[in-house]
Amino acid sequence: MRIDMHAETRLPEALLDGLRNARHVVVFIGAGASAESGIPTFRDALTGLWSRFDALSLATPEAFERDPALVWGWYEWRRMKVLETQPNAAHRAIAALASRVPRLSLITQNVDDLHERAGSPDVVHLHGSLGAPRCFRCSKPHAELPIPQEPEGGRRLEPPRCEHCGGPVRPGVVWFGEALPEAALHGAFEAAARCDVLLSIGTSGVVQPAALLPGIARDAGATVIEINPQPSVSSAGYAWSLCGPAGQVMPALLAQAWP
Ligand code: BJW
Ligand code: ZN
Repeated sequence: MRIDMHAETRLPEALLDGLRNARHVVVFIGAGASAESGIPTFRDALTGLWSRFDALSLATPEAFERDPALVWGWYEWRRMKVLETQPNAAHRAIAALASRVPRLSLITQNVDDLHERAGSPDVVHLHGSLGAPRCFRCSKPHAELPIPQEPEGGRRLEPPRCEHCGGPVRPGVVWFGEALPEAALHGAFEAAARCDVLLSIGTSGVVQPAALLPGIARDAGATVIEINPQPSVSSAGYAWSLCGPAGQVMPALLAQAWP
């Protein structure tokens, strides 16, 4: 059922009861959850990163091999932007939800650290993290990076060299064509198959294999609640589609479930 969320919208008791009575809640996150912090999404038509930058020139291992300075510069610019932002009301509401339900698994596709900064421990990062660079050649983690100074997006910057093998250091994110971290993906599939409620927040649901998670939960009998101003490609198959920005809908959901 689709519900257009406004300040006064009263959520159905069936939805609120489902959340209150859940023993295990999975929160599945996409770029939209960080949009209100000022971090652009990928596929929003005017503001998304892929409307301004070419994914294949920046977010593949082949792109890094071809032009490491272009790719490293772009990711350092993104890392700098994330450092300038703060968690929003959605990140804070999700951290608060963890103390309301017996078990909560927080699974994000995002490469920022805004959930951690909002107080959520044990965040599962399916697509890696901007803060975990590693060697492109030998995969050893690279020491913590300094605060980036790079002012403009797209400016080339030579990556640092690996202290073990001298190879170029790459961002610790998952690019197209790369496998997701095995333990994270396995844990996410397990959690989705065993939860009672899955909240899918701010994702277009087009990037595989992460996009499988809501369907896995639904097929295993869980209630799927989507939160997105624009229903995703799969939302018709979910129990509830709450249409509105996450920073508004998540606090309202908590306030109504636990008045
Ligand atoms: C709001 C809001 C507000 C706005 N509140 N909401 C099967 C079929 C077809 C293709 C494939 C397939 N299996 C694999 C593929 C290929 C590929 C893929 O899925 N491609 C599709 C795009 C077609 N997948 C892969 O390549 C994956 N790897 C893989 O499968 O490897 C196989 C393998 C196995 C074994 C060995 C080797 C290989 C890897 C995928 C990696 C994705 N990487 C990126 C970049 C990360 C680094 C970086 O940050 O640069 O991850 S792509 C990008 O998309 C990023 C995101 O995490 C991901 C998902 O995007 P998300 O979060 O959904 O964002 P948007 O922008 O799409 O949507 C935002 C939403 O928010 C919108 O709905 C808005 O309405 C909403 N919103 N404001 C709430 N305020
Ligand atoms: Zn190395």
